[in-house]
Amino acid sequence: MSVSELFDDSEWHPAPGQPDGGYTDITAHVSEDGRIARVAFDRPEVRNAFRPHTVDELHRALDIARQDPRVGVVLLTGNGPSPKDGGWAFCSGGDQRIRGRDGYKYSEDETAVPGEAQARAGRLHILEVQRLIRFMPKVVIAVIPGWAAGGGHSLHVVCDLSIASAEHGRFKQTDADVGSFDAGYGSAYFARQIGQKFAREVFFLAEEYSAERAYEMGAVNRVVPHADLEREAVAMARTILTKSPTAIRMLKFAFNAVDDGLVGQQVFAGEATRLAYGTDEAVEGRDSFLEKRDPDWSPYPWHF
Ligand code: S0N
Repeated sequence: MSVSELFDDSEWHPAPGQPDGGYTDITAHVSEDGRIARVAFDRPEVRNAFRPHTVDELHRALDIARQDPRVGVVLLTGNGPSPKDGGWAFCSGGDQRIRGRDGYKYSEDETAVPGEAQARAGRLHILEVQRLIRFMPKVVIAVIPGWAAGGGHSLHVVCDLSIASAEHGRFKQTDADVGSFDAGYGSAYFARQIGQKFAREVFFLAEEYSAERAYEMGAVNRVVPHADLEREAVAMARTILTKSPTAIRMLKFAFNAVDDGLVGQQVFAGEATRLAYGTDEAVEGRDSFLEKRDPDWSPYPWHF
């Protein structure tokens, strides 16, 4: 059986690195040629809400995609529809049924190490996933077949691009309704994307808005017919894959840098260092040290 009504089994393979028996809360695939990863929430009966275990799996699958040199684009989506009522979701954020006073709970059977339950309690590690998406040198596209709500809304905000279903794509920032708020990228960076007035409206009123309205506000890049959603997302990915990988990674980190402070500068600077290592000039610096001689910089002008 297909993992989702919009998923074309014939074009994808299970992604590498899955636990024995596969993931339970997500699905992870790579395209036939290995160049696109598809990672999907797989809890459609709760609008793809995430529990801590979901976040662990999500982080693992995204990190595997990050480290796979063939993968250039990651699609992050939600499987569906719900077997209960046919509803569609990208993700509805933290699973409110297991939220305690100190954060979201792992179920007891998932804690094997003594003391681990206490150490894990209150981990808000969806923020680690946000940072992984933000800092991975690959393009991450949020593919939104239905609800993006709460922490699910924030995940689409942090993705590089968003494409939404015209019929079922719906957005709502419920953080202030349920007293569980993202005061980082989900809100402040969202305001950088769509402007302060709209962002404050989305959070303070917590009203539902359509994919078309999200497009008008500049919150999503494209709105496409539901049945075409994954095909269009793959087409976007294929276009990106025709570009220079180095140009794309430098551009992503350039776009990030202005909002990421010194961490943004650090990430961008790391890429600059990587590029510098490839020059004869940097090789001369290394070789002169190893050969215990003064470096000869004469072939390298002070560019202007
Ligand atoms: C998504 C909504 C608007 C969909 O409404 P709709 O279509 O009317 O469906 P429902 O009947 O409401 O839902 C269908 C079934 O799914 C269950 N369900 C839906 N969402 C959740 C959820 N988040 N948790 C648990 N269950 C959920 C419903 O209960 C229903 O089940 P049944 O059939 O059994 O009745 C609507 O569902 C909605 O508003 N959902 C809640 C959205 C929400 O408030 N999410 C949490 C918001 N906060 C966060 O996500 C935390 C932010 C965050 O990520 C974060 C930020 C900073 C630091 C840490 C974190 C962190 O959480 O880690």
